[in-house]
Amino acid sequence: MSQSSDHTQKGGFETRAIHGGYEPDATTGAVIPPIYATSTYKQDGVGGLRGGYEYSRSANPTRTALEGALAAVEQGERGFAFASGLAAEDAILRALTSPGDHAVIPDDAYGGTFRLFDKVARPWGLEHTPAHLADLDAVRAAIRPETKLVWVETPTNPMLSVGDIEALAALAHDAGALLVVDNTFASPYLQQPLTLGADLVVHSTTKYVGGHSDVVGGAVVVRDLEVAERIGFHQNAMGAVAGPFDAFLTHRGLKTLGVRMDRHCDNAERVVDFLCSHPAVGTVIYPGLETHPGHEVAARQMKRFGGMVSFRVNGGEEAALRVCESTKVFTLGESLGGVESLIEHPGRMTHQSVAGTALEVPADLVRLSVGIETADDLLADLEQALG
Ligand code: P1T
Repeated sequence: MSQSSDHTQKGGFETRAIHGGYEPDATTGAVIPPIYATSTYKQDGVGGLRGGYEYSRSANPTRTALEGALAAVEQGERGFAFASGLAAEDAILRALTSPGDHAVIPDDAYGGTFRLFDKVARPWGLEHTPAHLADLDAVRAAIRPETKLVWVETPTNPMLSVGDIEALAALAHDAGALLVVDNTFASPYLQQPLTLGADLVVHSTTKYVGGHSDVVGGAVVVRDLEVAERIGFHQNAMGAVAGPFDAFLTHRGLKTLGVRMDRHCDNAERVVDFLCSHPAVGTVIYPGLETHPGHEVAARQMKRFGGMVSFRVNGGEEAALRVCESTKVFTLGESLGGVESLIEHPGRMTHQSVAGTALEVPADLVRLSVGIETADDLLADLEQALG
């Protein structure tokens, strides 16, 4: 049940994405990991496991291949695939904290992440303090003696603010806490937080890793074997694992992540240029803009600036809703990171659960997940929707 071999962990990003975690099957030579649609495995005598496989909640070869590939692209020791991004997050909280502990969380994060901390983990006993992660003094001030985790999204969802992973890791470690980075928006192609000092990376693989809007999934990648053991124990004990079909789809998506991300970035740059000069648009938020307060940090820790773009519409919430409902190539919908462009209104959609909290988002905000369609068609669509 080994997750990977030396061979599949080496090489450049694309080589690791394509070969990581799997060598052609010994019996058939299958180049692609088969979908092992099995719940259990024949034992050769009691406890006589072939290759370590006992029961598919504990491990399944299709999932093992994906987990090895995830570890390879994030340059971690071990990867774990879950049923969703939130299941992955939940496993981290349960594996690494106890009632009475405290976590620092972003003051801007995916609404579901905040809901998990606020409505599930807090009643269980894990306190949290939201802090602006681009402000290291604010993070330092939020840390308490019982802080066990500093939880970072960078860039954040949906305000695209940028946290300095290296500096945040140093701060967390000084306080005896672990740094968790939600790397969903950047994807492992653009940013590898474990190489910058983070202890754990978490993903909604539903997004760029899967890349085709056809599967929901999550991942945790760690660099320390003791942490890996705790995550692995909880993955099995709680059971929110990726099934073999989902693991297959996610793994297939991961192989093309590099080429897709480059096109997402190319198209996002075109969209940003267009929006910046449009009279109906107020602030355009994109880490690639020199005016973005996190631009320098993003340029240091990211390969490029990603496919997510947020902007504020002149005319307030009504105007923002009208834009969201007027596009034809951009599909109005939640989620992000697929090949098709999506548009949404965070305040009424993905971030409804943070209304009235420190994480509330502006009512005139529109979020774009810029896909890999022909860029001119995306610009024409925005032009007609902005009126
Ligand atoms: O949806 P799920 O696979 O459970 O992942 C949750 C999640 C975690 N982290 C980030 C940064 C996310 O953006 C998400 C999911 N986000 C959306 C569905 C969205 O439209 O923003």
